Amino acid sequence: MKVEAVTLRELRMPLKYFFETSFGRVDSRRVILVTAHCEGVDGWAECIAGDGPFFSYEWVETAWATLRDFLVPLIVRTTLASGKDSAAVMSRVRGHNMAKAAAENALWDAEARQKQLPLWKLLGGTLSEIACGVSIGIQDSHEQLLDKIETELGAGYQRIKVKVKPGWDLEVLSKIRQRWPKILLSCDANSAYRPSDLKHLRKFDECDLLMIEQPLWHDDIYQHSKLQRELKTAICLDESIRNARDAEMAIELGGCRIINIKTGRVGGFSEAIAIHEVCQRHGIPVWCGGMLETGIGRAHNIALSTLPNFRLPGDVSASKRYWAEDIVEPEIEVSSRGTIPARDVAGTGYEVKTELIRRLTVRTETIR
Ligand code: OSB
Ligand code: MG
Repeated sequence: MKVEAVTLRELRMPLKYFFETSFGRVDSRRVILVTAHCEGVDGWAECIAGDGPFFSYEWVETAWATLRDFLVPLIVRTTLASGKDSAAVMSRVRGHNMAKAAAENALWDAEARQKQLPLWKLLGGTLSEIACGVSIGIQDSHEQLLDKIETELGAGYQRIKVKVKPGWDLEVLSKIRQRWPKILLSCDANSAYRPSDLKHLRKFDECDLLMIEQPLWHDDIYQHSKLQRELKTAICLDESIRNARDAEMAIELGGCRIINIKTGRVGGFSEAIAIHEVCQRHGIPVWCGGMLETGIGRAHNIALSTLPNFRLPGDVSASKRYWAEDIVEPEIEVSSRGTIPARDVAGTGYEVKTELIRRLTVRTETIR
């Protein structure tokens, strides 16, 4: 696979509703798209870096600069046997996983299209449909949150995850449980608590949660292992798992019983597959996280979620929950059973809307 050129684009896309986590609220996304031009075939990927360094140190400007000045120059004008091989080439750059993932995943996409294979099969997927859940942000009122949950349950989603932080947690969770005693329910703290909150966190055990995601520091595993011993509820790690070695450490230290995989957080599909493998070997279920992706990232999340150890519903939901008009067609739709079928079409099965992308683009650069 000869990588002739790579195009970077930045799009500005307003979200249909604001999305609030313990670290802040967003109304729109600055989306970086990477296109790898490979002998007549274009592979596309999306970078999940946010508007600011709040989920991780990476953000749009570091991702753009790292792609343009270091990562793309390492892969452009090279010939690679597969998309996967780009990971070793880019490993000279330390960190910057979100930027790396966008470059690597664009090459996997190009490879799938070139080989006329569905991306999910190229990744080693075996599930022909994936299970979907939703992540619901912090709202302005409890009533607003309960209304949103009602809507999503009505749409068929298999699991509800709510964002929590001190002051928006136990009361909210107990109201949800009173109204829906049986649903699969989890929460995500995005590092909003500290070990000194142990007494408070123990009360989460009464809410019958599937998991509590990332309660402590974004870069911690050891303190989570001490906390997990004190809780009945399973801890799921998101931010702390940057690679397969982190996953192995977290599992062996008892820092979590579940792992959330995001290709952007771990540097691309190849590391995501390696984490999946470590978890499978240790009997730890995984699920696919989301980062408010457009259809391009969302389609990649669907493909990844077909690997056999994706045993829990992911944060992979319909385009229309986030976007007035998505940049792929067909839009990503979820069945009334809360599933998305893996399409038996070469590539992702979702085509990019180039004209709409052109209209939304605020900057572009092609590196040859
Ligand atoms: O922790 O999973 C997270 C969104 C922004 C930053 C962090 C997270 C999230 C989500 C969004 O939960 C899930 C989705 O894309 O639907
Ligand atoms: Mg999370």
